[in-house]
Amino acid sequence: MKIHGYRKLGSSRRLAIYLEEKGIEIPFVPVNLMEGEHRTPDFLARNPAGLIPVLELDDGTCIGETVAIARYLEELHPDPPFMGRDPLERARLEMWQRVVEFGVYTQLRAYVRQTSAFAKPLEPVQMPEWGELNKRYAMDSLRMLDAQLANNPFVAGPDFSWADITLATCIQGGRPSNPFELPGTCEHLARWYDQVSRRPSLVATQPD
Ligand SMILES: N[C@@H](CCC(=O)N[C@@H](CS)C(=O)NCC(=O)O)C(=O)O
Repeated sequence: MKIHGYRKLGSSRRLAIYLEEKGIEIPFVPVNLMEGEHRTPDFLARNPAGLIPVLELDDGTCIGETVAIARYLEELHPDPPFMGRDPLERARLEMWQRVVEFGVYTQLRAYVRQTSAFAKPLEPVQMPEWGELNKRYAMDSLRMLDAQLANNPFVAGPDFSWADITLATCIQGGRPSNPFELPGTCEHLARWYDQVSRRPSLVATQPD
């Protein structure tokens, strides 16, 4: 098995954190996005969406989409459980994972891609105003998550889970030393972020 992607970057890093938490070792094979390696026929045969990460099994079968990969690995390595122990926990996890992915991740991804110079090779026609609007939407979602964290130690309840990995990597972006500024009123989110960003799995996968 191998993962096409960067251990310390973006969605691939979500997997790397998950692997650290679970104690699973899978090698990462870098894909140079800036040189368009993810748009070559070879790569598109692995994932027609042209996105990393991709999990490649020993028989050549490939799985794209970070959550799908993590779910597959969770079935192979159920202990310790990371995506819920029973139907209710699994549903809660799915709920909050989707809230974060569709309410923060998608918006901050759009913000970075539409407004930063380094993303221009991936987004040749940038629309900065649309990027800024997305950032506002992400901040609204963060305020809602602050309310959830007022009553729960972690995003999906009492345990650190996949939903926390998604949210923490969104906030850190590609630069944990300079994360997105959280809305000033979000004291619970700030408490959660301070705690989660110190976890060994996040520290071990921080970009150099
Ligand atoms: N929904 C996908 C998103 C993955 C994604 O956005 N990957 C980025 C790197 S973090 C990528 O491959 N970007 C290449 C491009 O946009 O051309 C997932 O969760 O795996």
